[in-house]
Amino acid sequence: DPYADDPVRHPALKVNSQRPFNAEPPPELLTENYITPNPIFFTRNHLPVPNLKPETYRLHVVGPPGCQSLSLSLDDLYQFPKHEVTVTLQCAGNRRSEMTQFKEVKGLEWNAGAISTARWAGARLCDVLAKAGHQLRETEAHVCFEGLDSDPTGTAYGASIPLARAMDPEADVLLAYEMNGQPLPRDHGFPVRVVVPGVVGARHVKWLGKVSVEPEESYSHWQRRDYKGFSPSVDWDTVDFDSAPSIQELPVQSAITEPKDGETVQSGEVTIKGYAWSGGGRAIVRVDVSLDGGLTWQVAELDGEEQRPRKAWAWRLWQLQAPVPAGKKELNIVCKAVDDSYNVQPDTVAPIWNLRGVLSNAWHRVHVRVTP
Ligand code: MTE
Ligand code: MO
Repeated sequence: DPYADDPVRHPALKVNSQRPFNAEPPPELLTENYITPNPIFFTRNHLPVPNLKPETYRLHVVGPPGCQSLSLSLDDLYQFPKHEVTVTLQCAGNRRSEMTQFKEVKGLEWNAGAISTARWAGARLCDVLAKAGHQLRETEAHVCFEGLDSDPTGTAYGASIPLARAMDPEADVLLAYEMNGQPLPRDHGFPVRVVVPGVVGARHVKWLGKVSVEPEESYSHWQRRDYKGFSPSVDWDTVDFDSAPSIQELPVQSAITEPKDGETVQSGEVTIKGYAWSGGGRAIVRVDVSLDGGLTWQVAELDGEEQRPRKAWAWRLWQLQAPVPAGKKELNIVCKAVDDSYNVQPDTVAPIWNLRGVLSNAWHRVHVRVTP
């Protein structure tokens, strides 16, 4: 069993798949803290978790002709200036189960918990690439990452990002060796992973073994044959993966974490909580909440760290305390967020449904009963 050596996990996690391990924290735990504690940070593995020895670990940095190749130990990485950033990581499949409810899709049944926030620390990718002699010349180039996790045929997890993002010091792309002040937990990429703020989780390659600058995107399955969006009209007979760009920056997202769907709440006053985040460093400027399915709206209070313009890498938590309208027996609670480009979430799943169930960011809806 290639999974026999996987680490022990926190019992509070809701497991979507055991081998490979995929799990999310329950919603009420997710927004208990602005920074998600490591043991309940959502986990998305495609393969068994490698067991890497820090003493013998090496990161191979391979450049195009004219550049140096580097083989870096952990100690070598510690010599680069240590950079720390709070970043929210979201899987492209977050909230996929809502797409499934509309129409069947292929993929893991994530609820709204395939998203978490941590304080990451490590070397900046641009500093490491500069050491190898890189300059931003070919803007068409890509930085490819390879994990040290692999399937029985020896194929490793891989992904890539555009070189321009990798070389931009303001983009804060990290080769991270710390998560919330601790060495990375095994499930989250020990000893080194990529963190690409504002970009889909799939590009944050864990157990990083190799970084290379290439003229083309990564040839990995997960770059070319997955993690792409399509029209609702496209099915598995007609899909052409080459016709769509790989997902990089994610669209604006929000969800309700309390109360939970199907719960019963007290009459009088109700407290509604959730998270909101947008890709590409776009800050959340507002979250609107409705108690009547979207007929009338109230503005929620935003908590958590104020985000810098164009570098809003982390989520905002939000809450609303509202009187329950007298005589109501049930509430249809809805939330939707607005980012600083005034991007909004679509009101239903139908127009954004796609065969892989990615980019699921329709208004989030929760139905609760009210005690008389
Ligand atoms: N890196 C490797 N090497 N192997 C993987 O399976 N999964 C990716 C990404 N990096 C993956 C990986 C996906 S799809 C996501 S959403 C994030 O890791 C999840 O990171 P987490 O498990 O730390 O939450
Ligand atoms: Mo993912």
